[in-house]
Order: sequence, then C-alpha cells, then structure tokens
Amino acid sequence: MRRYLQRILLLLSTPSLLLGLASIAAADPEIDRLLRSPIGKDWVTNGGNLTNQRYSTLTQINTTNVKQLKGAWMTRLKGSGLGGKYSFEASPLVKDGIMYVITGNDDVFALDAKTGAFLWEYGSGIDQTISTVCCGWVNRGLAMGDGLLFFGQFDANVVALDMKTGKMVWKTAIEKWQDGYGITSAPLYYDGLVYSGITGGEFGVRGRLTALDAKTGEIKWRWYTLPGPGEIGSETWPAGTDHAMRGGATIWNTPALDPELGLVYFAVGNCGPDYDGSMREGDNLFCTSIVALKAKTGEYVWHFQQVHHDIWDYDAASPVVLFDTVIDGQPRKGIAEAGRTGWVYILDRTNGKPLIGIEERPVPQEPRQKTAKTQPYPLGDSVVPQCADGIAGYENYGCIFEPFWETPVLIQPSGIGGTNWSPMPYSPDTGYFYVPGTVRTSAFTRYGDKYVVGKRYVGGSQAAPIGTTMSGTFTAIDSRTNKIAWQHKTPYRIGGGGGSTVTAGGLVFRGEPDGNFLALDAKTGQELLRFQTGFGADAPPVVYEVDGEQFVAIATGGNQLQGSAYGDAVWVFSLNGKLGPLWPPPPPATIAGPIGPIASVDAIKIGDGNVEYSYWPARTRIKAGTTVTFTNVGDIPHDASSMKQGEWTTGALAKGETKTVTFSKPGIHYYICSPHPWMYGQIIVE
Ligand SMILES: [Cu+2]
Repeated sequence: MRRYLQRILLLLSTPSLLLGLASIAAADPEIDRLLRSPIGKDWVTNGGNLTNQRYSTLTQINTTNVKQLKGAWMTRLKGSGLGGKYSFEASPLVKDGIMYVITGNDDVFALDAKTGAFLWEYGSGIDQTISTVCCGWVNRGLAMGDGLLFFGQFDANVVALDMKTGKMVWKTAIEKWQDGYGITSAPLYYDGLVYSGITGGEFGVRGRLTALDAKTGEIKWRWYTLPGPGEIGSETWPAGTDHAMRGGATIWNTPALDPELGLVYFAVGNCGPDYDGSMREGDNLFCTSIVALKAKTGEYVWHFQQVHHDIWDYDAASPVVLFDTVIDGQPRKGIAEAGRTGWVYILDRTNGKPLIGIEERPVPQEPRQKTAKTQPYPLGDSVVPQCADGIAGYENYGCIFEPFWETPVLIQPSGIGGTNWSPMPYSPDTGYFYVPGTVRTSAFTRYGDKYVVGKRYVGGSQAAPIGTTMSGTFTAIDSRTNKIAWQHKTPYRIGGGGGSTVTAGGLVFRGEPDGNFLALDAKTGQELLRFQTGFGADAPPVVYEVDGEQFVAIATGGNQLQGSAYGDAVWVFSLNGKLGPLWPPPPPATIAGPIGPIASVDAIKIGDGNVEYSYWPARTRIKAGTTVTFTNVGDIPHDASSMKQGEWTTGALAKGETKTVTFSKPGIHYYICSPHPWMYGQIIVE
C-alpha cells in the first residue's frame, strides 16, 4: 500500500499527470485514449496511433494460419479516384465496425467494416482544373475525433465531416491552390487539435504545420518550416534576401505525438527551388529535417537536418515513427524516419540527438551550387545502393551528395528514390523497422527558374536515363544497430506509395504495385502469402477486429508515380474469407523509357484516355521534315522536352493547348515531360 502511495506521489510530480489532467477536459477522451494505446480492434488514425508505428496487437491471424487468408469482401468505390491521374495511398480508418476511406479525389466513403456495404458517401466536388499538382492526385488519409472525420484537400482546405452522416461540418482554407499550395497528407487529431501539413515544394511555397481547433476549424497556430527574418534558422539563409519565403520545406505526411513529452513531431520535405542552390547559400533550415514542437502551442523545441542545403530533392517524406528502446542497457525514447537518401535516421526524441550515431563527413563541392561542406552520414546500412553506375552517353556519375551543374550527372538514389511517402512500421517484438525503398538512378541538371507565384519553381530536373532499371527493396532494419536484418529485392519500385503494417501475430502485410498482397514473417522475411487483388496494391494496409473476427484491409487503386494499374477497390481479408484472387493487372515498368508499339503519326496527345501522365502514342516513326503536333488533353500542365537539354521543347502546355515541333534531323529523339520526368516519349525520324 505504501509503495502504491509512493507511486501515486511520483506520478503526481511528473509532467505526464499534468497531461493526464488536461486530457480529462479533452474534447474526445475515448479517441485520445485509443491514440495513446497500443493498436487493438480499431484503427483510428493514419499511423494506427500517435506513434505512427503501424503495429497491431491482434494475433488471430498469425504465422501459423495466414496461408488460409482469403478475401472477406471487396468493394469498389463507384469509380472515385479511378484513373491515371490518381493514386490511392490512404489507410482506411476503422471504429466500432465502420470503415472510413478517402480516395485520390478527396471523396470519403463509410462502409460496414464486416461486409463492405456502403453506409454513406461524401463527394468532394473538388475543382478538376487544379493545375498546381506535383505528383498526382492523392490523399493519404483521414483523422477522427469529436465525432468528426478530418482530411486535407488538394485545394489546400482542411475539411471536417460528421462521422454519422458524412455531412460537412466545417472547412478551413489554409492557402489557395492557385498559389501553389495543396494538402495530400493525412492529418493527426489529438486532444481537440487537428494538425495538418501542406504541399507545394515544387511551386515556391512557404511550408508550415497548421493546428486547427477540431470543433470549429479555427486556426489555433501555425509554425513555418521556413524562418522569417531573425527567427531560429534564419542564419542558414542568405541575409537580406527573401529566398526562404519560397523555399518549399513542405510536410508530406502525418505527424507523430508524444503526450508525455507534450511534443508533436514531423518530417519536412525538400528545399525550393529543388535543384538550384545557387541563390540560397547556407544549410537552409528547416528543409529535409525532423522537427519537434510543443504540441499545444507550436513552439519550436528541436530539429535535426538530414540533408544540408538540399539540391537533390531529398525530401524527408515518410512519416516519423516513435518507439521506445534499450541502448547500452539504458531505456531510450526514440524517433526514426526513413529518408529518400536510403538511410533511416534514428534520434532521441527528447532532444533530437542521434541515438546510434550520425557523422558529419566532407562531401564533393560545386561552388556554383553553394554546396554544404559536410553532410550527415548515419552509421549503419542504407536500404538502397548509394552510387550510380556509369552508362553510355553520360560522362559524369557519382554517389549520394555528388553535386551537379548544367551538365547532367547520374546520381543514385534519385530524388524519388530511397523511401518516399511510404510509411515505415516498427515492431516492438522484433525491434525492426520495415523499410520500403526505390532503386532508381537519375540524371540531375540545374538550369535555373524565375519565381512566379503559382508556377513551378524547381530550377532543374532529374530523369531516369532511357534503358536504366527501376526496382525496389524491402528491408528489415534493426532499430538497435541501424543495420539490415533481412532484405528482399523487389522487381518494382515500392518506396513511393505502398508501405506495410506489422502485427503481434508475427506478420508484415504489404502490397505490391503488380497487384499482389503479401504476408511476410516479420522476423525472417519469409513470404507466407501472395494474393492477387487485380489492381495496383500501393496503399499501406490496416488491421482491425469486428465481432471477434480479425480483418486486414488494403486500398487497391494504383499509383501513377509507381506506374501501377489503377482501380477504386478496397480489399479486406480474414481467415473466414471466401473470395479468391483476381486476374493480374498490367505490371509497372521496370525499365525507364517509352513503352508501347511504334505508331506512324504526327499528332501526339498528352494525358489521353484518362492516363494523365502519358504521351499517346508514346512512340512514333516519322519522315525527316515532319511537323509533329503535341496537344495536352489532360487536366494539368505538361510539356514535351528533349532529353538532350535545350534541344527542343514545347514549353508548358495548359489543358487544351497545342504546340508543333518540326524534326528535320534523322535519328532517335527521346523526350520527357519536365515537371513529370517519369513520362517518356520517343520520335524516330527517318
Ligand atoms: Cu507532365
């Protein structure tokens, strides 16, 4: 009894109790409790709970019986987000037997989580002419609290719906999409606040985290990821200039929150202009960083920058993960994030200092780019190769942090390599992080861009050279050493969409861009189940329970950046499931370059047939002297630009615009869309 009293007294003297008291007055004590607890029957936020661990404690489905898993139901979401301009990356949320899911068109559906039957739907009616789109129409998910569902829209509004009816309760504009802003991340709800990131890093925006009042939508505070004059970090930008005000540093993903420390954590994306550092000498905080703020007030607490003076588009785009561990016999509070660099950054979340070790090492220099003298190298293993191979036609190639100017330089990882937006789960049972990676080499060049509000502001480009391979890795990284425990090479890029979820049943669930849904042994990596869903399976799965039955759900709707087949389906699996697999969809490309048969036409449509990021035909054969007409029939601006920098370009074509180019020299001409360098075309001139 005395010990019990002592314990109470001890608790009384710690800050956690203060937070405990605060949460008595919290707006939604039940959701707050679920958010603070290990993930059980319900999946109430994008990352499962406040840690973003995506670790479910459910064990009904486990390594011994997962082979029996079949489809319990599959529901198609009425064509929402079905098409080539969309990606389906959201994790469905589940509460009390109801599933809530949002598509790439920002439409929300409530389904019976046991049967897949529709309960209500909300059509966003979102403006289809939004042109400030970097990387496809996508929504990474919802948050819930106070009887509301929260999400960010592509037009930079945060919206709240009534969970019972799907009716809109409030809508708050964070910014205007016309100025380059948008929202693709899932927000985080906790203790009456909704935290939302913002996108627009390719449009010269000023990134920020915004905290809104959950009940009213009122903006309570905002913390800019780019410092104003005299603010912390302003010394890392050139004095007397306003480059920091359009330096990007956006937030692609859901924050995590430690209620005991009272801190909210998030990862910050690339610097703008992406590939041109010439005018922004300095480290450029808080680009490509992990940041901790006081959760209630937004006051700065600490930061760790992963890449100084980023010129490679090395976003920190994957959600941060909180975990507790023991290092050298000492219990430690950790935070980790998988970068586009291919490394996992493992820090102490109380102070932002490395837990395992990260060394500042000298790197090659390019004075015109004002490159940083050193870069952080985490001790441990990278999940993808960090050096490019030389190939014909390119004189220059190098490893990570190799600088470049106007002559293309091959670098690996590319700016869309390593781990991109996909989440990285953590299992306290294995102590492993499960890290998806993209293996892709880019040719980087700088050309400079003039800043115009709402226009692309990237200052260069990166494209995978024709004929180079694109693949992936799926890696278990030991959180205690930052070294590889096991690794699978995957035929497709998987770091940019999918991601996985891990369970106390010893399983990792993940989707493949070729439509397969997989279950792996979390400890050994052994594949235990492979099930063809029929659509690109590029969203992170979730695990839940209804009436004593465990289910695993995955949204399968493809991903335009991964090149996977599109769809509008949610698949749900259980041990009692009866549905078998579907026919496989066309797999994504594994070699960079145009695909399809060679036509003989002189008119090329961009974004035709609902495939926004494509040329049709992608390959054509013409006689020397032919004038080719390029017409943009897609929804957003595109161009056709010779892969030989400066040789020819249509310039940006708005929806409906046309431009002609005459080809007089025989030869093979490859071209790309400069804002979307994963679109390829080929013109064979005879
Ligand atoms: Cu394009």
